[in-house]
Amino acid sequence: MKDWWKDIVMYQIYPRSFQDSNGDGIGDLRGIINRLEYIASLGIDLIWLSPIYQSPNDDNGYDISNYYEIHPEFGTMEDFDELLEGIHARGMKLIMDLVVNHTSDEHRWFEESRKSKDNPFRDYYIWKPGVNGGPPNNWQQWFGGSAWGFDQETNEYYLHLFTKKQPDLNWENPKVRNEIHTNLKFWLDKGIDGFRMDVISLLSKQLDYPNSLSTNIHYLAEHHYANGPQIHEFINEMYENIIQYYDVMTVGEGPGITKELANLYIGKNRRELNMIFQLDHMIIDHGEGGKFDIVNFKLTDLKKILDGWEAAIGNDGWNNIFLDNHDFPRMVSRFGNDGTYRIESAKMLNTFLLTQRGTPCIYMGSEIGMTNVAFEHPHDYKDVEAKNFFNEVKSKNGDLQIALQQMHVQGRDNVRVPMQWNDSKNAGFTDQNPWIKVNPNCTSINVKESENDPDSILHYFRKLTQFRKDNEVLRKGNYTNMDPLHEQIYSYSRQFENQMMMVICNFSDEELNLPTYVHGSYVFGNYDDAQRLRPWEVKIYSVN
Ligand code: TEU
Ligand code: CA
Repeated sequence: MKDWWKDIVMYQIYPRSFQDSNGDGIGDLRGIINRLEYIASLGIDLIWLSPIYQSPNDDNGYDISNYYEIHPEFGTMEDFDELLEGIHARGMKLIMDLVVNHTSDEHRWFEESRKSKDNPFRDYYIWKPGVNGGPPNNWQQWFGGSAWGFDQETNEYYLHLFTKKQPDLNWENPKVRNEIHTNLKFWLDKGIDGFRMDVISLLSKQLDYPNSLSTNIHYLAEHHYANGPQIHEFINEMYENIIQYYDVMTVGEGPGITKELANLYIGKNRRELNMIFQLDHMIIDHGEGGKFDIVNFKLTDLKKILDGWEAAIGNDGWNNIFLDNHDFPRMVSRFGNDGTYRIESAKMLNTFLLTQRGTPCIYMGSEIGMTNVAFEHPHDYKDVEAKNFFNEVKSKNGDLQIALQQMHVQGRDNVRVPMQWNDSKNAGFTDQNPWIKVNPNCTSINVKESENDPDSILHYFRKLTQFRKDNEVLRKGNYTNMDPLHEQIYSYSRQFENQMMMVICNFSDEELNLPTYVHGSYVFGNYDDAQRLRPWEVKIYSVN
């Protein structure tokens, strides 16, 4: 069916933390296979699997050393084939994570490239001589520090927008592009249903590598790293050479892509991508000093961003709606209330995601309202970004207690603690020591407890995915914000042919009056049809 990806609900699995099956404390493919009945029971249509390729795990698999092999920690290619078959047998689809802006420094290409300036693989990467005894310019990498790694062997610097173990590929080199095209075909010929394309907006670099006026990472992304001179040529070439021959979906992660540029990537006739994960709302509380320089935001700030993207994309492209993933804090902690109103706000936020216009992407555990974690010690944190941050604080004799509090709010490990299956020691994730501690609240927040509670987020989630399937207006309808200036209520209508629905979300701890513009018959919600709007309540009305 044409554009099937507009109708679906996506579910992201971070395989390292989903289910361990062989007692090494690390999630694996067999673990996912063993949970396929559960996943299918959610009513989701497509799984996005974070990377499972060979990797030294400097960035937990986003640093790939072999694009054709499954990491032994996750299992074998036979396990992968069985997983894909099991997903398809249950009427679901699978997309893989394509990480081709950079490789691991343990990829054979880089091991060759760094050997000498005339090595055949030298210009698979971006090498520059130093300037005045230092890096070629002042660009910074995402996880702190210079974006240039010095290599003694050839006395030159190589670009790495992420860790120094993630050297950027040189996409100006047609041999690199051809290598990637071949790998795309390999995975598509195995029958996968598409790709989530990691930092796809960064592939084309500004060839003069100028110094930047600001070393703020989002400034650097928007002014120097993203949307480079050949970015559309490179993405279109993947489409023309490979993607167009398969009935698949591509969604690109787009750091630095502004809403004004969105349809250059996803417009109907662009022959590039189907959708992008835009990150503007994900950096809503990042101050000048970056993500750990936390600033407050209002609901109208969120509305401005999301409504701005919806308007900019319009009917030419197609939006992707998400409020968290493996890089950003749990949505119930960041946009809801993970204390008194955890259950109500988790139900409301899941409903928000499945009633906005666009394809929703749910992060594993959102269906049971999993929350951020507050580890007591820096050494409990495993993410390279966290380790770099704590080291930076220590090097400046900063306050580690404050740094821990910042990590509790913004750390990526918040969403990488093990999936919470039951109230046993390691939440049913593993019967050995998990690679990262579980969230202690797994004793009360877990799948088993949720299955036994008819009012749980889990049972609500299943009804919600069915409700969305049953109502075309929620999948195809136009979108109108009905109360753009309200600081607590996020309400909007969806219209399709002669159908119209109103969605009223209370993003606050307060009980409010129902707005006077609300009318029609109450058809769905997380409380009941009383004429009030309780804390974190969502109410859906059918207007005709
Ligand atoms: O993320 C790119 C990206 O923009 C994120 O780095 C995000 O801005 C950052 O994590 C916020 O702290 C992709 C992957 O999703 C991420 O897991 C990888 O670490 C990164 O690329 C490098 O591959
Ligand atoms: Ca395992």
